[in-house]
Parts: sequence; C-alpha cells; structure tokens
Amino acid sequence: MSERNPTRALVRAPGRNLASGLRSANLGAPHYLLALEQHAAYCEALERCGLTVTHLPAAEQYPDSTFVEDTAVIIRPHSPTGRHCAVITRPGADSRKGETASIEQILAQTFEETRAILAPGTLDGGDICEADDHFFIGISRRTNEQGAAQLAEFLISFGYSSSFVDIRNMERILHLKSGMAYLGNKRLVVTGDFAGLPQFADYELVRLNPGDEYAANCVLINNTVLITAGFPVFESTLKSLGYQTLQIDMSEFQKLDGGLSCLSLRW
Ligand code: CIR
Repeated sequence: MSERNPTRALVRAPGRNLASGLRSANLGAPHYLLALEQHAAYCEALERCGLTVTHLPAAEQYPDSTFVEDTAVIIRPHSPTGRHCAVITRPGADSRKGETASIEQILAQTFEETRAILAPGTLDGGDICEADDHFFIGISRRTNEQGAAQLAEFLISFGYSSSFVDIRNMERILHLKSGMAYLGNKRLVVTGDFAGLPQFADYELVRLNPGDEYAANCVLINNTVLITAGFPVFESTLKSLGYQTLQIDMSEFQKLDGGLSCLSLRW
C-alpha cells in the first residue's frame, strides 16, 4: 500500500499575464492582484494541512503555468522500500508545452527517478486521479491515448494499476479532475457526468448537485478537504462524512477553467 498522506507541495505564483491564459469559461478575464491573493491563501491552506510548500517564481512567458499540476505526475513509493518517481508530462495545449522544462529541472533534483511522456503522446496532470493503489487516467482533449498508455506502463512498473476514463465527449469538463476527486477509503466525489461509469462501480460515490459541479475539484490532505468557497451543501456533506474542510476562494482561477488541485503538485 502506498503512503497516502503527502508532506510536500510545489506551487508556482501566477504571472502578470494570467489573463492571456487559455479559457473556455464565460466568466470574464481574471484579475491578477486578486489571483495573487487567492494563490497566497491557497498556499497558506496547504501549510495548515501540514505540507511544506516550495514556491517557484512566476514564469511570465507561460500564462497558464500557475496550474503546475498539469506538468508532472508524482508516483509515490508503493512499498516502504520503494522509490518516488516524477513523470514529466507533455501538455496537450501547444502554448503549455514549454512549461515542463523548468519543472523537470526541479523535480530531477527532488526525486530518485524521473520519466517523461514522449511524442506523439500528450498528457496533462489534471487528467490523472490517484486513488490509493489505482490511478484513473482521463483521455481528454488534452491527454491522448498514447500519453495515457505511456503513463499506464510506468504505473505498472511501480506496482500500480490504472484504468482509462474517456471524457472527450463531456463538453463541460476540461480535465478528468474537473469532475471528480478521490477522498480515500474507496470514496469518490463525482459530478453527474461520471455517475454510472463502470470504472467507478466498486467505489462509494458522493454526487454533487446540479449547479455545484465546479466543487468536484477538491483535494484531500491528511483528513482535511480543501474545497472551493461557495458550496455549502457539499461542505456539509463532507462534514457529515467526518472530514474537516478548508474553503478557498477560487474565482480568478475558475475563469481560466482551473480548480484547486491544479495549483499544486503534492507528494
Ligand atoms: C488550461 O486550459 O490549460 C488552463 N487555463 C487551466 C488548466 C487547469 N488545470 C487543471 O485542471 N489541472
């Protein structure tokens, strides 16, 4: 069984050109200074959950680079004697492909092993949902079948299983984790798009109400769930299930289709 409680996180501050990031949401342009404040509150929440946070400076040439989760997938040791591995991704959006170079440098110094997704494969970390010994891999408009297959091979070699979830015709969802999250103990949070999928048949599903879909992207850290502010029904559901919650205002990142998980790599 892998160690599930993370101790560290890597984040990258938003850049001044954040408003030039990719966006399909019809919510207007993000406000840089407010995004900075929200990012700082997010980092503080990670620290309150017990994580040591490494801060990278903004990468001004890459407006989406604050969504650092998309640039790597961390494979945690499967056994006490196992080793961490960082898989450097190959993001599906051309404007984001260059984001990985600096991440690769940092992670190569941090992890015992690294791997990389190679062309013609593409893969965004937001499409990868770790659920204990199993990983769900979304095949999306960003992650293609070759990228998914490459990651599945790496996972097998580290002792993990995986299954693919095709979200290409779910128009409201950018990444797999835009619509689901793992809460431990074989429990998933899902939007209606995912309820009924055979891949999730062995899991307890916490379903979000229509209109609350954005809240699906939440992050469990050491029994606290980081959730987006503004979803009281979901928050009380989580509390009734025994979790502590921490709310973060995500308005400026939501304008760029980003959620809570995308703002950090955690291990
Ligand atoms: C993009 O479209 O790539 C960014 N604007 C948002 C990425 C969000 N990342 C994520 O959900 N993992």
